[in-house]
Amino acid sequence: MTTAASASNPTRIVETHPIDKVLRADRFPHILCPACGIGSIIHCYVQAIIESGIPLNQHVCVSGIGCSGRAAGYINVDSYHTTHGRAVPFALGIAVYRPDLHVTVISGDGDLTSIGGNHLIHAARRNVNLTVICINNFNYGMTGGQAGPTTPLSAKSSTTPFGSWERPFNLPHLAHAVGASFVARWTVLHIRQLKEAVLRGIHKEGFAFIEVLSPCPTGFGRPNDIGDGLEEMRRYRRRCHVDDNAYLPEIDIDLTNDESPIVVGNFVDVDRPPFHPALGEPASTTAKPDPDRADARTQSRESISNGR
Ligand SMILES: Cc1ncc(C[n+]2csc(CCOP(=O)(O)OP(=O)(O)O)c2C)c(N)n1
Ligand code: SF4
Ligand SMILES: [Mg+2]
Repeated sequence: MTTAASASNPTRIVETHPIDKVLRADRFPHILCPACGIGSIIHCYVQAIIESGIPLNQHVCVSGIGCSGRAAGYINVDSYHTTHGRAVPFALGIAVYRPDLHVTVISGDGDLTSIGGNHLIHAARRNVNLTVICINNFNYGMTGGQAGPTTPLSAKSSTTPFGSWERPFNLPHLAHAVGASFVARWTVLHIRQLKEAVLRGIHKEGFAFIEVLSPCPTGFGRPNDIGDGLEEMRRYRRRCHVDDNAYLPEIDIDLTNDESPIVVGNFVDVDRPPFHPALGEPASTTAKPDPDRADARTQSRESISNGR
């Protein structure tokens, strides 16, 4: 934002901010609640766009519906606010028709993994050249804090006032199991790591999936007595454990146990041909493993073949 010098304060602090050109200032003030994590995630994406060195007109941002789905509207690249659950197929169309563009989807846990879950798994299976940033605030924030597929066991929401009894998705494990080439989980506390992960996703040929745990003090923090967004950040600082080689089937988030770690990291990075039907080249089913991560993936593959 530009901070203009005023008569009462003649000191000009800054003329422009480096990210000004990547934000749509005319869309501010934004709609987000105080201490919502979504703004930090937008910042990381914007920073990654700048550091990618790729011209702005070669980036495309696609969102679905929800508070997280508002992200695309604030970013000054070709951006699309699509219908609920349809961000991924919309982005797929762009990525397939214009492989020269770098298409990123930013949307919520509900949008991407509930109504849009089917699209997500098939885009990962096909290894469509997309970066998907899934903002996981453990609920449907925009519509009043309902439970969704990432709501942790026993967590309260407007539709589970006595605690959720459904087993939630372990999203990195899901993304890996269905074929994503790059899989990471970070939180809004891990600003630098998140920006680096998005940058890797942008440069990755194939499907990159990045889960970001993000405070929703209004929809999720309040019914679960977490306190404000800062308190949720303190929880992340206390409980997060970085392990790039984590055994993915076991990185579920146990909210009830304050001692249990929340595992974050860049878990999967493999190379396989991206989906490109126009070229007519069949995708190989054999991934080329990154030797540094071979152990973790071997474990994961064994567990998948064992049906765990
Ligand atoms: C077809 C359809 N069904 C339901 C809705 C209502 N709706 C709007 S946003 C939303 C949930 C969004 O949750 P999430 O993606 O987690 O985003 P958040 O608000 O938590 O960031 C729902 C159910 C809708 N807009 N369209
Ligand atoms: S309801 Fe939750 S996700 Fe939506 S803006 Fe408020 S804090 Fe953020
Ligand atoms: Mg949500």
